[in-house]
This record gives sequence, structure tokens and C-alpha cells, in this order.
Amino acid sequence: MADVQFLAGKAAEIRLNLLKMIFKAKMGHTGSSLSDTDILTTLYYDVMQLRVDEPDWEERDRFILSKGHAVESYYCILADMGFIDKEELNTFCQYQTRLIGHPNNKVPGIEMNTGALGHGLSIAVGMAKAAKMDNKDYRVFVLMGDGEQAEGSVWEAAMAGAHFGLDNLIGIIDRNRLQITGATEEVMGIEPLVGKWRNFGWQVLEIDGHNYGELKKCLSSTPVEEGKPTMILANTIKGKGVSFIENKAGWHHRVPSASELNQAVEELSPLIGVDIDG
Ligand SMILES: Cc1ncc(C[n+]2csc(CCOP(=O)(O)OP(=O)(O)O)c2C)c(N)n1
Repeated sequence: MADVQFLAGKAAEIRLNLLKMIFKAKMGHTGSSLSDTDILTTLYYDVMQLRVDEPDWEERDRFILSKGHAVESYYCILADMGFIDKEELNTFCQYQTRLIGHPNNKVPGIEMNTGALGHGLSIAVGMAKAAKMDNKDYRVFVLMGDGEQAEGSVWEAAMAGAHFGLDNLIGIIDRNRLQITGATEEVMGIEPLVGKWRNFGWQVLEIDGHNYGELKKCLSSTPVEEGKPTMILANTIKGKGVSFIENKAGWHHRVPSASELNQAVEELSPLIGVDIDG
């Protein structure tokens, strides 16, 4: 179990690493990755049962990054944990790299290729159903964007998850209220989101997606109700952690300049805890 201070320090380190990686590659989804860093950090360092030296361990919890464009936080966590070499982060988006701009399962620790929005939940439903059929205890976590809720296939999967009573399935929505071109509600209205998921037969929890205490408690206390899948609406800030990137749709896939990177380093460095390996 990781304490809250450890998670905060680790998340700051991941944010710093992903910004450096994007700066080097001259491409990436800056705002989207900073948005979900706290959720992924809590999942990977505190909640999920995994074996770094045995990525395909049969009993492992599964994770699907359905908002696959935000792959940078994911790669930086996998590298920090040891699934891949930290040096490999320098190859992000270069010719013939494994670390392309969206998750792919050639990378150890990644279950499934994603990037076209709206597919992750269907994949997760299949995995959770397979666990039930095989009498396995592992859980399946899937992270979606709030803009992604506009994809029709999300709702087919929502029906199936409830229909099959998949209480080993935990969806998380990174609810930063922005998508690629602007406010989610302006591009395609998705409210009332809580009511929609409840009416589709899911247990719905709403939390602060940057509060490690809330994330830890909520992500580890699933299933909330036997026979029902859980959907966690995590309220977040797109670009979280860097003042001039926060809450700006333009930073969805903007790359920081050298001086912007320096400013981000100044803001994030003090947050990296001394007990980083503890
Ligand atoms: C099927 C599909 N349509 C369009 C896109 C292009 N696209 C990439 S990211 C994005 C916005 C996603 O917004 P959101 O789900 O809110 O994620 P955020 O980055 O804000 O966390 C879009 C429309 C895509 N990847 N897949």
C-alpha cells in the first residue's frame, strides 16, 4: 500500500517525465496525460495486483486506457515500474519505436491497442466476462475520457456490462470537461452523466480525481455492490499540475517550448518527495 505523500511525489515525477518526453519528441497529448496522471498513479502504485517481472501473469488485474491518446503518463509509469527500460522513453514517437503515440500491446504491461475512442469499455467487458467464466478473481479497470462518452459504442458496452452482472469491471471517467476542440458540453452534451450510468444499471461514484485519499479508497473498495459494474466519475482538471497548461483546450496536444518546460520543471520539482522509493 502506498501512502498519499508517496503517490503525490510519484505523480509529480511522472508529470515531469512525460513533459520532457513530449518536448523531446515534439509531439504528444500534454493536457490529456496530465489530466489522468493521478488516477493512473494510484491504480498502478496502490491498487492493481501486477507482477513487473511477469507481465502476463494470469491472475493480474487488467487495465485498458480507452482514451488511448493520453499514452504518455501510461508509458512513464510503465517505465518507472520497470515494465520497460527508462531509456526507451527517449524513443517516444521516433521511427521504428515500440512507443508509438497510442498504446499497443507490443509494450510489456499493455493489454490492448487503443486510440480510436469508444472501444475500451467493450474490450473490458469481454475481459471481465472471461474472468467470471474462468472463476478468476482479477478485476478489469478501464479509463475513458468524458468527450469519449459521445461514442455510441460506449453505451452498447454499458448495457452489456450491466446485463452480465460484471461486478469485477470498474470504469473510470476522466471528467475534465474539455475535449479536443473545446468544452465537452459544447461539442456534444453528455449530461446528466451520473443519471445515464445509473439508468444503465451501474453503481456510480463521484470523486475528486486528483485527491489520492479519495482515489485510493474508491478504487480499492470495488465491487461496491455484488452483481453490478462500477463507474467512477473522477472530476479532474485537464493539464493538472502545471499552472499555464491547466484547463486550456489548446493544450490537448500542444508541445511545450523550452522556456515553458523550464517553468513546468520549476513548478513540479519541489513536489517530488524525498521518500520517492519508499
Ligand atoms: C473514434 C474517434 N474519433 C475521434 C478521435 C479524435 N480524438 C482524439 S482525442 C479526442 C478528444 C477526447 O476527449 P476526451 O475523451 O474528453 O479526452 P481528454 O483528452 O479530454 O481526457 C478526439 C475527438 C479519436 N481518437 N477516435
